[in-house]
Amino acid sequence: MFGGGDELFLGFDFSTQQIKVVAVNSSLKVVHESTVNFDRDLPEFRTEGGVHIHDDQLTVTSPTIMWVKALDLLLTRMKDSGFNFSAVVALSGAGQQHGSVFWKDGAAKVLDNLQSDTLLHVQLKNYFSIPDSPIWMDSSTTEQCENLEKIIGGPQKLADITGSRAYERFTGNQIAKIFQSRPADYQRTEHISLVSSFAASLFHGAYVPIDISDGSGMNMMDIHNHQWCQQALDACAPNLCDKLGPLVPSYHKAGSISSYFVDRYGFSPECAVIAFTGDNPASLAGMCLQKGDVAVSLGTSDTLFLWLETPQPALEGHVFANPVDASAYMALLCFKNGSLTRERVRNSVADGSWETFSHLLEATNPGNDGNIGIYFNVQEITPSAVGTYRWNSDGKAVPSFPPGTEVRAVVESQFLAKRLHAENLGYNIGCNSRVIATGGASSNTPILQVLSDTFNAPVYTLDTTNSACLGSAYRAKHGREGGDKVAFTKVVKCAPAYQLAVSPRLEAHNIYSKMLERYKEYEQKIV
Ligand code: 5FX
Repeated sequence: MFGGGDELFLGFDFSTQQIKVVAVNSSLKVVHESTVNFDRDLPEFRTEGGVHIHDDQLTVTSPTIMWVKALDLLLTRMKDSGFNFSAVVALSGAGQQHGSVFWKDGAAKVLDNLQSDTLLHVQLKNYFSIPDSPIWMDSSTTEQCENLEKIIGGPQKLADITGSRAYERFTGNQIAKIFQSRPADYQRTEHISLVSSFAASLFHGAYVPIDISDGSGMNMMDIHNHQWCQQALDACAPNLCDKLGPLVPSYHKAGSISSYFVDRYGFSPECAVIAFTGDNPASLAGMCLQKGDVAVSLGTSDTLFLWLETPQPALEGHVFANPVDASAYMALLCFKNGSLTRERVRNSVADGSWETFSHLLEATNPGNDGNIGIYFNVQEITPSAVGTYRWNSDGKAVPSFPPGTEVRAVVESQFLAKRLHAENLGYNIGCNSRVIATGGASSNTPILQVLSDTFNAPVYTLDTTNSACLGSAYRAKHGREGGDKVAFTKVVKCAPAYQLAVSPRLEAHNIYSKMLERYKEYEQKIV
């Protein structure tokens, strides 16, 4: 049964709206997928999109026990479909980043003693001191953020240590709010997990440590030495070091699976539980990013993942420890004005047609004959600005551009912004760099050509519908094979291949490198 070809690896994703699992075989081929959607499958929790938005519109939580209940439902579905749990040799997973779980005094004992004839949620329902977990959509902790930055010595100092300035959704600030608003519940909390380490703990039947990559999204970890920053812990709440436990590399093998899962579902008692991590780090693993790579997700908002060797934390974006190589880093940059902004321009000058948009783009020159536009439909995150701005080749502000110029201006400025802010975080264009494009606009070749020319790198595409789950399954294999002893790239050699979409053109790249200086000036003007 356990002969090479039959070994399976599971990758879970505890995301905002659902939990999902994929199983891959030893050639990393997907052999099974299952999902539980919180709103649809567990209506008793009355979530919308998996969350509860509170009356103040700032506080956003999810019922912790809903996640527990969903796990048994997911595994039951797999069992009913005939899935062979006994072939699973390792599992890992991802969790929505920043969310926190507060285990009540006595929970570790219950975890250690799970009874396989009773569902997990029945056994654990009274063991969360804060039954509603704060999640990443929460923005109610501005006061705690200001306090943390003040105590550490300012936003840049905090970013230098923890990889990010203070953000409302980051877990340290969330914990500080819980401690201040519910001191008795905080007191009764024996352990605090992230969503990722909470899910791993259910499988292991004991607290699994927070991994360094997801731990970087808390504003409390020193990203350089992978230790808690004591000053940040103290600024957030008392006794945090005890309640959080140690930090581990993301490929840490926590141990074997709890007998609950062996007896109830038929897992092998030897099945290894590898530390879970955040959904973004897991996606980086799922896309098999390597040194020098940039992943650009072109969706409603555009997101950039960068593989970094020498990070330069800034007041924008986030630097995390790398989930597949603990000596490296990854950066995350989010641009709110992604496809909706491109669509607005398409609707206003290209008859609402992507085909016309592409023709217009191809009919104009790289560099747009000196015209530059900046289009932020909604308040942008990177940089903090809003509005539409246009400058002609003389640097004069103008109210409009002809259709072709307008189309090229929106695409060029979006990619120049990505390069500028990537470089601000320590990214360097190297000769082996690759850009991995995903999301809706990654099927538009003329758009990808501008991306390729801006970054002077070939652009590849990859189907990443399941990248967090896949990355988790790959990490399960990596962790089982000894994490620090074997390179992740070796483990994922047989992962699905990238498709080369376009290659960079040096002449166009030189134009963009010059244009970047002007773009930077204009961006500074409007912030
Ligand atoms: C990253 O910092 C985020 O807040 C989100 O991408 C969450 O991880 C979504 F789950």
